[in-house]
Amino acid sequence: METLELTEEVIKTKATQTLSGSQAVLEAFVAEGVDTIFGYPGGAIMPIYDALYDYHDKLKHILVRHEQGGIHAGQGYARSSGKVGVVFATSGPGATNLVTGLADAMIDSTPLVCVTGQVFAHLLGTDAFQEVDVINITTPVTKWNYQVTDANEIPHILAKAFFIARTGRPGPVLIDITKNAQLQKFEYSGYTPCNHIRSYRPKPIVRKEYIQQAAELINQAKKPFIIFGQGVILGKAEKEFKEFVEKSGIPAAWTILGLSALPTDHPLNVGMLGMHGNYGPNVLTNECDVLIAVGMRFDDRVTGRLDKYAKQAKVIHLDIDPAEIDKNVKTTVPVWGDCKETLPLLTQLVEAKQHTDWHNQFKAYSQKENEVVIQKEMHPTTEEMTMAEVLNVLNELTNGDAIIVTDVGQHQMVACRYAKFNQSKSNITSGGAGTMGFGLPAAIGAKFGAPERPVVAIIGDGGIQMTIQEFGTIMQTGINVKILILNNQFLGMVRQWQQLFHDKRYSFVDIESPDYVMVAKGYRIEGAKINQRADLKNALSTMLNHDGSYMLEVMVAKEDNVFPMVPQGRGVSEIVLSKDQV
Ligand SMILES: Cc1ncc(C[n+]2csc(CCOP(=O)(O)OP(=O)(O)O)c2C)c(N)n1
Repeated sequence: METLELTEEVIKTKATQTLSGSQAVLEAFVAEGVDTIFGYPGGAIMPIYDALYDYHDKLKHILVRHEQGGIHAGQGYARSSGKVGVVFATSGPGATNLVTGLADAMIDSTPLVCVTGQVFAHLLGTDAFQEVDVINITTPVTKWNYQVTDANEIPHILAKAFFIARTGRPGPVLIDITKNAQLQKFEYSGYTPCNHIRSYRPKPIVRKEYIQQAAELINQAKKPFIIFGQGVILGKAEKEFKEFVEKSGIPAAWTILGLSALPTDHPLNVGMLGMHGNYGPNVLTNECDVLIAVGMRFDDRVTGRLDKYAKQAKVIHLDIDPAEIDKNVKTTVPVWGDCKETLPLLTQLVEAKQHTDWHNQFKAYSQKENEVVIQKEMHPTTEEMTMAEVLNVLNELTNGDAIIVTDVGQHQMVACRYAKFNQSKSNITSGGAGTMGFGLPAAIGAKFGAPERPVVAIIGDGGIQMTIQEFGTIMQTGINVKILILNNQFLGMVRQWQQLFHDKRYSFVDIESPDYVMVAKGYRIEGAKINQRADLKNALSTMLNHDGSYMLEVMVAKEDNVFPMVPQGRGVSEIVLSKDQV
């Protein structure tokens, strides 16, 4: 993650002053280069908010409408900027409202530092007003958490928090600070960043013999296949990865969190893996002879049934987290390390090749998918609009320059399948947790993290209703986020499963929507609704060109399905192209 530039000056000017614990928290943020905090105040965090009053020129605070919105915004910020997202919440319900976001950030390796207020230390364990045991509640969903009861601990605990959040495999850290510690005055002797913790080794020592073995396997391979994940982005190794792919000439496919690490139209990019991924990458996973996994964790949505996954292949796994190696898929050669370091070493040793015949196999599958699925979805002959055609027009208008933030469901899969990206950190979605409600607040955070880039949130009519209150955050901050609601009048992804696997017994998936244009208007956000194909291009272009946030609702086919699909319980090569094959 980002390197920290703490000048001597920053550290010394603050030395030996008397500060409150709350001021020390904010000093730590300033020293760590934090510029934006997403948060929501309350009783147990009031001293920190009081101190914040004097830091308005150094720290921007975004008042969200719900703590879940705050943490998803922090995640969006971290993912678009490559920096640590920072979140504030009060004790009790404020803290518990962070839990979903923590779980989401944990599984998607998003660096966050969350600070929660806590009741006075002498009240801990007494069921005091708004007391919850946030440390125990959040232990499984944080990379590290810690409760501070004495202000003297604050500088070094926050330094540790930032270090842990951003290094190695990044993740969320939660620091719970009792109210007395926030108020307590103490002798502040400056902020020293943390760059070492005993027993925590974020950067593994690279073992050259494994790099050598991996290169030998790759050089002997007839059908090598690269699959890449978010590790490439988190490791800021996009350039190193591209050089590896280009020299080796090996086809490369992505997990949804790896999307945008390599431009979508790069000639060696063969598409998306997994349940709704592309046909070729899924089928050919079971035909490759060497599978090179880079910064990905063999999630079950990618592997399908494990006992039918790439059994013929020798597996090389490059990952910074040793816990991932051999976790789901047995590795032939483990390359434990930061891929920014390991990839160039590997690139040096691999022979330059083209693998033309092997690439042609991907092309053949791609042609078939194009005929059977893609063309029909992108250029439908039916009256109803499809999500894919919306994405197709959006691509035309954004030229792959926008950050696309999605919620969860069919629209997410369609957006990931069809959106074009020409730069990294452009696809922000809830991958491992699949958290509905993520899209809108994450898009707000993404815009704060990358203010110079256009941000488009693509959200279903279910997910938007989960965090729609964040329209208020947009209103108050005046931020420019485009919100595209793809309304199929159903909880579409669940409906698809009910249709395909539960004999079309539609059970509680029919969802009504409010008048979104009126709701947006109530929050002073301009908007429009369309249901005619003829209006699509103009409407999208109006949205993109509007000076400020804009909400566009597009009515799409009610019962369209996302294909291809690896039905649950099947192997990746049993991927189907239509519902007749399920
Ligand atoms: C918080 C949460 N609750 C429930 C689900 C289960 N779920 C996954 S997709 C989906 C339907 C989403 O519907 P919608 O937002 O309308 O998007 P669509 O699939 O129609 O594009 C549901 C309910 C979830 N992923 N997250």
